[in-house]
Amino acid sequence: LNQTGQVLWFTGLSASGKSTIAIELEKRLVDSGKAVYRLDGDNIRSGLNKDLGFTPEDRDENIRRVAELAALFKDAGLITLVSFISPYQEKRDFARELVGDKYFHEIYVKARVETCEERDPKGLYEQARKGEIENFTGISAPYEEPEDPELVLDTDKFKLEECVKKARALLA
Ligand code: GGZ
Repeated sequence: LNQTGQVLWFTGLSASGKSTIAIELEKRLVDSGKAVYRLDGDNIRSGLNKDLGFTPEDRDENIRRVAELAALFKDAGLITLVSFISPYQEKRDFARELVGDKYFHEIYVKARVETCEERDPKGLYEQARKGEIENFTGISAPYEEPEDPELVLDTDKFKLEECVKKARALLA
């Protein structure tokens, strides 16, 4: 494979836009002939990590396994797009160390919790407000903002197109 593996690690609240950006970027990279793989809740929490919930311990284990996967995919030479809330700095740092600093790009997909709550595409914020979901990030569970990310994408301000371009530029 004529490419070096890299990891783009998208972190941010539910409905911040992580997956939307990662999916669009994946399409474009594939179109330009890159070997890409995307890891997110939809393909990981439904299978490999279906034994895990949303307590702090389970999130740590979720992210630990995802970090291990990302390191393997990166070693295989893939551009690996990772999109999980990954609320704890310590675990994101663990991922960075495992993957290798020079191959790891932490992208903070930033949106105000009010914005995410307005978007609420799955109605989860509403359920969390009613107490029907416990430990909901931004409502009843913490989100630690990245201390030193390679990129901040403010989806309150930037259009999808702009976010995708900025993320892609990290790979140059
Ligand atoms: C946060 C939750 C929760 C709780 C279910 N807190 O918008 P979504 O639906 O598709 O993305 C959220 C996803 C978060 O899973 P992650 O694996 O990314 O989280 S972590 O990195 O913290 O382990 C949301 C849904 O799962 N979801 N319950 N309590 N998000």
